[in-house]
Amino acid sequence: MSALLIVDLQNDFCPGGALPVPEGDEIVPLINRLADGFDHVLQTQDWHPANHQSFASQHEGKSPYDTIEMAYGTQVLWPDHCVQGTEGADFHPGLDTTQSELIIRKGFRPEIDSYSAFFENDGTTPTGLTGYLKERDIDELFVCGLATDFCVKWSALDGRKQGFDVFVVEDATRGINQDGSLAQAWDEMNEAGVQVISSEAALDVGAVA
Ligand code: VGL
Ligand code: ZN
Repeated sequence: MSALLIVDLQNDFCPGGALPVPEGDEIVPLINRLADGFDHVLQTQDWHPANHQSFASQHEGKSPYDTIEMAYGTQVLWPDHCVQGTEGADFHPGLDTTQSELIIRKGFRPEIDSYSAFFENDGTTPTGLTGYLKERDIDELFVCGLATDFCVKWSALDGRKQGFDVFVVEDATRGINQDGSLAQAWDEMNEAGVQVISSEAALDVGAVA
């Protein structure tokens, strides 16, 4: 059985938001069409406390896109974004969320960032998604949303690690592309056996599974 996973389609990741992904809003109508073609739709929501340690504002003398060493490794520092309860953390107003059966919130522990829908950035703290998918007999995951080179990539890679068939719906994602991170993301996903698919093809597959 297959499901569509819509990653972080929130105001702060769209143009005009705090951490805008270029053209991030342009995929909204396409994702609404995709969702219509799937029996099961899941979402993630980046959901940080105001003192989240991935925010550059929490580190004296640091600017957004600098990196620091955290307990679990290197961490990119971001502008404050997707703060719990703010408009920036809301889903894009054009996104139709009525069909969503599960919304996974992530990044709510101040000391750990969380890109992946499956694990926090320490690689070990689970969100519960693996168990949810297994209990629901979902073995194929079609991933779309924002950003290709961060939360989409990490979700797709962890999905493979957890044994799922993973497809990234290429025209239904957009990337941040920081220092070549977008090309690198596609390479890493290819190597891990993540399949790349168009929304047309995903609708064909997703609708019947
Ligand atoms: C994301 C950076 C920080 C994402 C979330 O959704 O790709 N990127 N938090
Ligand atoms: Zn974040």
